[in-house]
Amino acid sequence: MPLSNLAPIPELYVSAESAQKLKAEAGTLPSWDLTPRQICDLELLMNGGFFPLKGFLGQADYEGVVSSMRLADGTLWPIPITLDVSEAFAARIEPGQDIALRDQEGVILATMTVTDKWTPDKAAEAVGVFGADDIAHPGVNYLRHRAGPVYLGGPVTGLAPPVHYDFKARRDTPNELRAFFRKLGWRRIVAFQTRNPLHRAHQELTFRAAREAQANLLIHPVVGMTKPGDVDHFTRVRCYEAVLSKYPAATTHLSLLNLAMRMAGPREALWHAIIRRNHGMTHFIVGRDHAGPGKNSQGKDFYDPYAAQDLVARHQDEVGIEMVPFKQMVYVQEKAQYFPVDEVPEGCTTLDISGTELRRRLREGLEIPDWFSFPEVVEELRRTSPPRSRQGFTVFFTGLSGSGKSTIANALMVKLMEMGGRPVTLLDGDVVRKHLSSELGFSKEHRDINIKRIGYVASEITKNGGIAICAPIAPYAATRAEVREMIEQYGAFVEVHVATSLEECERRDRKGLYKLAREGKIKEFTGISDPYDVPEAPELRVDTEGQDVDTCAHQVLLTLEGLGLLSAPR
Ligand code: PPS
Repeated sequence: MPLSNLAPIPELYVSAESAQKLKAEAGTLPSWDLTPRQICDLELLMNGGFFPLKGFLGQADYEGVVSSMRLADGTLWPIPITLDVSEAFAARIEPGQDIALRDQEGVILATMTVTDKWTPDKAAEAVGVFGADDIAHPGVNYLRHRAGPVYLGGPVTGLAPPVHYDFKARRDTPNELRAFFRKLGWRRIVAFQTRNPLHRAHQELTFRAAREAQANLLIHPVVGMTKPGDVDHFTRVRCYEAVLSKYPAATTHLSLLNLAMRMAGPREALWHAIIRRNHGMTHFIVGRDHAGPGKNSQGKDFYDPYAAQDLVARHQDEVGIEMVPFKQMVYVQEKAQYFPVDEVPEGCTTLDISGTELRRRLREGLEIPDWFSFPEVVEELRRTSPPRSRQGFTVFFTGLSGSGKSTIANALMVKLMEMGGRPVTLLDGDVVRKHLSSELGFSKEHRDINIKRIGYVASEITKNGGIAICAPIAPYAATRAEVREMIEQYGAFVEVHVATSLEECERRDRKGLYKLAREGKIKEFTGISDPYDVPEAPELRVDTEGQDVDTCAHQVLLTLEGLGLLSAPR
């Protein structure tokens, strides 16, 4: 393995003067507002992280990459880097035309000369790149549900790098890293890629890898986009900084990589190796299930856990980087030390805590043993993921008009306020319609907008550790499911169906609306002339017929307690 060639790698940026001139001219070009993932891709295209790519892939390169991991000229490239756009935008663009690529605030980062425009076969892309057209795979889910239907390809002219306001000093371009290694005289550098906080097993693995490769160590975590549900990068970087002091400073460096991962397993590992070569590294660690997406919709692993190592091994000479393969690390109790799973001394007891188990312990405020992680890392994780009893949550009442949602919601609010600890906000149907949705009526479209607004406010309250109690009719199951998804990113979503029958609601007719609805004086009235989808599996169904309000509200409290949302902090 040759020593690292640390000469600068070609970038796609033009000089500052040219950039200024081009920016002024690009103001009149059709412009595309880049998605967060496209911004990550563009940054690495422009700074040489994706060398030898000169822009977003054209159709021939794309097809070669999907089918055989090669660009049209034969260069190895395993992941399609494509500019996916909407049909409406694509309709305005013809090959030969220049377009401006803007960040989410409208700043022009680059221009692209469009050479190709085509509608990709997404099923073929899913099977070729990810091995299956199964939306349980986050990469496929993105491709199928978020990526635009048309691809544009062509060379990119870089005008400005995307702006980052966080951890500026820890972000390095390939050339900045190359210059840093040159300055320190580092000629052998092993990279450790990660999207997780570092625990003791990772530390042992990186120590061993550096020793084996007789190399300096670059901890190179991804801070662009990782797997949905991962620990956010702000928390992770604070964790990395906390463990950095446990490494020898003279031979270890931490640098952040703004990559948007695809979780493509073996292909992704090969891509990571190419990116690390571009950043000046000579060695690359590939562990168990590298960039693995988890289980498929049949509950089976998408990839063999060591398939990534096999693929990188086959191509490492061509890439020009040496793989340092590692088996899973496990803690050996008798030796009080970590070992690769295939080197465990006979008859010894091994211990491990999976990612799922770690999340459970954090959620429930349980002990995380010292052999597993560092106290500083655990403290940082606990700050971000407090136990459920200290997280925010949403109670979402749904039911017909006059079913008693508001009354029970009010009683619940008072009970929760009596208990104290978290701020409580009531988003009652009528109140929301007065303050948030005063311009909306009761068509399907307007009801959906109304419920999504409530969901958004509740998700913000939940995110910030409060309790949101919502009490709209929310008649459509699909919209309720969307709101659940929005909120469950941040805390629990507890759906309570107030199951008062239509006959009873109509008999009570507190506001006299049912009468008007029957007379046709109110159109699209839920239950009379508009549908109500009965929730199939709410966390709780309450029956208000024959039970007083206090009892109903108490049932909700018991449900919350059962879900661990109210128990006293440990
Ligand atoms: S929705 O479907 O969730 O957006 O409805 P919501 O915002 O909860 O409705 C609040 C109150 O509007 C009154 N109202 C109607 N309800 C249903 N259908 C029609 N057409 C309608 N027109 C007015 C009704 O009193 C709802 O109040 P609640 O508190 O549910 O009785």
